[in-house]
Amino acid sequence: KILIIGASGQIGSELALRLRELHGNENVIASDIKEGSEELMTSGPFEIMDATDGDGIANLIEKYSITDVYLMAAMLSATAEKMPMKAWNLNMDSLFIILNLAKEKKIKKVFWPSSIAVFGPSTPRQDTPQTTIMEPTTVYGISKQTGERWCEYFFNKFGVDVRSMRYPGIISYKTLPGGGTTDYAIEIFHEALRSGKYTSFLNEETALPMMYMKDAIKATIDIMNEPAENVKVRSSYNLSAMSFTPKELAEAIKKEIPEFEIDYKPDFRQAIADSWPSSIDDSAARADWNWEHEYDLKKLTQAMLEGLKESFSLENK
Ligand code: VAH
Repeated sequence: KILIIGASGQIGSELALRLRELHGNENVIASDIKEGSEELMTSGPFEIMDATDGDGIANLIEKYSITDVYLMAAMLSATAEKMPMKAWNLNMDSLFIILNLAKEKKIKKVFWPSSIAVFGPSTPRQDTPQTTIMEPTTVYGISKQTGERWCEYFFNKFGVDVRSMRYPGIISYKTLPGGGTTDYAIEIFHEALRSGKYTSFLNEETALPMMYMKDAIKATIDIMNEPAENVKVRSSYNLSAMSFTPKELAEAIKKEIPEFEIDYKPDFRQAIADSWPSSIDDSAARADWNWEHEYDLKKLTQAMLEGLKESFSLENK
C-alpha cells in the first residue's frame, strides 16, 4: 500500500488522486497536517499527520501495511526565507524519519522530491548539467541539496531504495500556489480569467525551467515503477519540460486571450529566481528511465485556461 505525506499540497494532492486511479482508492493513504480537497478527503483513507511526527508516521505505516512512501511535504522557497529554521526542520526531519524507517525495512520504496533550487548563482545557467557545482543561496535549496546527499548516503550505505528528481516550477490549476517563486506562472492564469491583467513579481526576462503538473505526476510514477537497477542516479535526477520567461508566458496567454495585459513589479523573489538555472539538461533521466515530457508552453497554456474555466464555472454553480 502507498502512503503520501503532504497529500494536501500542490503536487501531493494530484499525485494522490492519480495513484488512487491506478492502484484503487483504498490502497492509497493520504496524509497531511491540514485537510485537503473534498475529492481527496472522500475518495480514500485520509489521516491528519505532522510530517515531523516520527511515531505517528511509524504507526500509520504499521496500521496500513505501507510499502511505498511519497514524501511530498516541504516548505517552499519563498516561505522558507521567512522562517529558515522552521523550514529546515520540516524539510529535513521529515526526510530522516522516512529514510530511517526504510533502513529498518519498514518501508520498501521511497520517493522524495528535490528541486532546481539546489543550484545557485555559480551553477552554469543554460542547460544545467546533471552533475555540476551547486551553491544554493536559499534555505529551501540548501535543504534540498542536503536531502539529496542523505538519500544517496542511505542508498549506498543501507541499500534504501529512495528515488528522487529535481522538479522545475510545476504549473497546475487544481490547487492554489503554495509559497513558491515559480508561483507567478500559476497566479497569472487565474488573473487572466478574473481581471484580464497580471502584475508579475519576476521581471519579464527571467527564464525558469517549468513543467505542467500532468508531466510531473507521470515522471514521479514512472521513476517509482522503474526497475531499481535502471535508477542509476540516487541523489536526484535533473528534470524539465520547457523554459519560459514571464513575457513569453504572457504572449502565449495573449494568443488565447488577446486583451490580456501584464506589467512587472519584481519583489524579493526576483533574487531567488536569479540564483536558479534558466534551463536544465535532463538527458540522464531520459536515458536511464525513458523520461519524456508531453506538454509544451502552448499545450500548458490551453490546459490551464480550460481547467480554470471549468473550475470557475463549477464554483459559480
Ligand atoms: C518553488 N515551486 O518555487 C517551487 C520549486 C523550482 C521551484 O522548488 O519554491
